[in-house]
Amino acid sequence: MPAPSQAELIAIAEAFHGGGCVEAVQPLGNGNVNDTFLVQAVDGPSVLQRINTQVFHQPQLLMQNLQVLGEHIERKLQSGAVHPLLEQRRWHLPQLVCTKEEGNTWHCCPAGGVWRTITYVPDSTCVDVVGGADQARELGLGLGLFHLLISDLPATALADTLEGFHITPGYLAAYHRALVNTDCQPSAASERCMAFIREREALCDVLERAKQRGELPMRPIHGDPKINNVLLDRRSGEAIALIDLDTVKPGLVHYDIGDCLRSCCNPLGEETDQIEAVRFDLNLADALLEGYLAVASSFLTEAELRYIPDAAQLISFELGLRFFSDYLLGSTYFKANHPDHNLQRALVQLQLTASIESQMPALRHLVERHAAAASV
Ligand code: GN1
Ligand code: MG
Repeated sequence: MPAPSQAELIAIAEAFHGGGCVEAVQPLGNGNVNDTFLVQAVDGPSVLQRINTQVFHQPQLLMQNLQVLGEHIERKLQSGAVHPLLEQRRWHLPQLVCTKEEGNTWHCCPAGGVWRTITYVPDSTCVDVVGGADQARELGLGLGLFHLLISDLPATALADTLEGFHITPGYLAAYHRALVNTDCQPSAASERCMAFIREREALCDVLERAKQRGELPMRPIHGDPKINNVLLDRRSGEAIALIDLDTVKPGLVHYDIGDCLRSCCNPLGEETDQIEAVRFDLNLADALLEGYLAVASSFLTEAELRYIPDAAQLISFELGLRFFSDYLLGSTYFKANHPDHNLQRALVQLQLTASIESQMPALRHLVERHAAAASV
């Protein structure tokens, strides 16, 4: 869908802020799915988003989940005593802003698309590439606090906004269909991806099998806690919010901790073109797990802890598979700046997977050490 003009954007933002109340609308962040804008209005800033309805077929479910989540977290924060760390820092959850006239949580505009507005978290920032071990610890802590806050929200209270999300065997089946239907010319890079995937097909169901065996419980999850979806306080650097809540739904915590590890412990970031230099940094993982498990080991089971290293390996592999399949089909899912962009992103994730695989014993040891330290 083409980008709307500034005048169209202002008109859309004014549906939420009121006519004549919006001063400017600028692109915000680097999301690969929705379009996001920062709105400057007389009543303060807000975040305007066009929901990608090719991905999220039922936008009303996103709003419904946001409301359920908002009410739950608000109640928890009001009740206090969730975690001492939450008493020492501010914590935010972006709230839905309703349209001025109809009081709806979303707005359909003549220029096309489903739009919604959420509140802006003041004095916050986020990073695309990790800035060091202290930041990695905060990123892990942020995910831990978010998990803790939703750990007693029944998974059944949330709608499934994206069926099949993080079910790796489903992505593998989609990849096989993409191989049959692709128009892409074979290249050394795509041959490399195919060979890498072929050797690992058998690993794809490690989490789903454990789930089916009843070893891992379904819980409410974030779904997309990658590095730039954790907001940090601009001054202290403390994690203060998780944003991009459209994939909050029932799932395994492993999808989240796997995604957090793969995106935060890759010092070059997921957009690098230096494929050979991509590596999983164990020192960053050490700090991230210290932060995450300091909070999350209070409610995770022993089996859940045991599968965390598998999750890091699997979710980076899964994202490589998703980027590569999308490349094969002409990049219709992840926004791309050039025709090989999703191929490059796939190579990064697969290189990262290989690096995680070569450090599995050390990663297992880190999880055990931090879980033990947190339980004393
Ligand atoms: C997408 O929209 P964004 O950039 O937050 C994707 C995630 C991927 C991520 C990789 C709904 O997230 O699953 O991990 O790109 N979101 C969806 O950058 O598919
Ligand atoms: Mg997202």
